[in-house]
Amino acid sequence: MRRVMRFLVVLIVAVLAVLGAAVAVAPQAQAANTPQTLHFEYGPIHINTGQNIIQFSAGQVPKPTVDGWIVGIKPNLLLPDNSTPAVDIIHLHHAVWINLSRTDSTAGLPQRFFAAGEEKTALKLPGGYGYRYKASDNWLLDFMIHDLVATPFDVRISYDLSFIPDSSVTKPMTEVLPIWMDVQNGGNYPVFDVHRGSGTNGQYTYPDQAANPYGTGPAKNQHTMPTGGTLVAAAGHLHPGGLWNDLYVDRGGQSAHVFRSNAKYFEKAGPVSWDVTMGITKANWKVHVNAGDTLRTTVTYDSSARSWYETMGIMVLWFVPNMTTGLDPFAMTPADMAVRYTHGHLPENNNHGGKADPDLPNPTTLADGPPVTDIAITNYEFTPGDLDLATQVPTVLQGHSIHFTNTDAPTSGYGIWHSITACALPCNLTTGIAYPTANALIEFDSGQLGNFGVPTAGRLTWDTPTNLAPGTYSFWCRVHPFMRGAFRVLASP
Ligand SMILES: [Cu+2]
Repeated sequence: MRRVMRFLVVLIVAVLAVLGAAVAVAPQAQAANTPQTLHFEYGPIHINTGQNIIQFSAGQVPKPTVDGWIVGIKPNLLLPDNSTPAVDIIHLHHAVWINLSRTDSTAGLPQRFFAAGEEKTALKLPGGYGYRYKASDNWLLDFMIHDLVATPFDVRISYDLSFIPDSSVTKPMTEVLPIWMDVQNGGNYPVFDVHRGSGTNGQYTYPDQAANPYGTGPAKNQHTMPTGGTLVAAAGHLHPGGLWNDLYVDRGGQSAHVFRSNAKYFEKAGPVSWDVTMGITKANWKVHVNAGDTLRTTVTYDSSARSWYETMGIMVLWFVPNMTTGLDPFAMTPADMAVRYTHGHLPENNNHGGKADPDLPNPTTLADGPPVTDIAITNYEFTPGDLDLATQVPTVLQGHSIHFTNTDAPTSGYGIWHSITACALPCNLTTGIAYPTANALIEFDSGQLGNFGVPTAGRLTWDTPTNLAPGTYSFWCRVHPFMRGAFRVLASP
């Protein structure tokens, strides 16, 4: 519980750090059709201690009361005092705005028209283009808010809409439709893993470098256009470790690269945290596609030093059907693909971690503990084996396993999920957005121990690999990164 208390202190400091950082955004005036900025919030949403579940709004998502055009969306997460939570404490894994009154263009689902994670890219459509909005539209929010500490919170998801009511339209607007591209399109939790050392030269491109990524089914990262028209905007989404999302147009056996949404990291430790902003299209990016062209997206991660579990690769496009102008995908230059950024470093990403922590010893310096067969994960502690104030390390003979059981989750149903994930020794520095990471040379990961559908592994237990060489192994919980542990494999006598 001592670590829990310390997190409360860290939280208070983080809240103080971001107080006053909420700045009102002035609408960007255009020559005609000047949008209003309308602030909406969904919530409060009660976030249970340590939760990491996918939820859906119960309807009644606040939205404009009159018909009009949405030309921009700026997402955020807010605490009761209107500050934005620090990303190492509460993390917006995703929020997806879904219009139940329309059909999605790529997955036969209700229409997904906007999404945000901690990259917090704002949508701003080029002038004169808008997403048609009807006051009668039925919106749903799909969200996953991850509590990284043992403290509950109440949060709201906010979205500032740049909105032009029909009564203010002085010049005709062009309607754009969202096209949701995703390397695991259609899934409720469209994720894949990146393993350290996979791919080539420290970079791993999914799905291109994955072995049989879609089994016997169709490629999920492609969409064949039923009509021609012009793509007018694109923005990528990825997770820490991600380098860029790419978009290709495939036609008659040829492939044209038409956009790269790159991750620009402010994070000093490199591409390892949410201290990032995504490069998105500029207003002049307009790419004409034909009926029958196949759009295809891929995502590339840094696999040089770390594994990345349950990562994503999404690109949302905006499309004008039957528009005849635009760049030829096969004649694009790098200048045509120049990017812009919608924000800089955000203060909620100020705690990077990775500093000396007096409570966490170096496990390699600790004495051998008794041999163990079982480690329970109870109330956010590994018992035995937790590194917090540890004086010895549990041991196991080479060739044998330690059986981990998560007791913070029920046999079936909602609970607190934990993982046992390898990190490089000594893995004893302070927790932050950039530390710890899955950077062990010998990789292991239990998945999220829980039995509640995605994102859980569908089980509460996990066994250490039996092929580990003698030595000390550090691990952490990637759901609650303050949880650290170690065990030691001893050579058979
Ligand atoms: Cu955990």
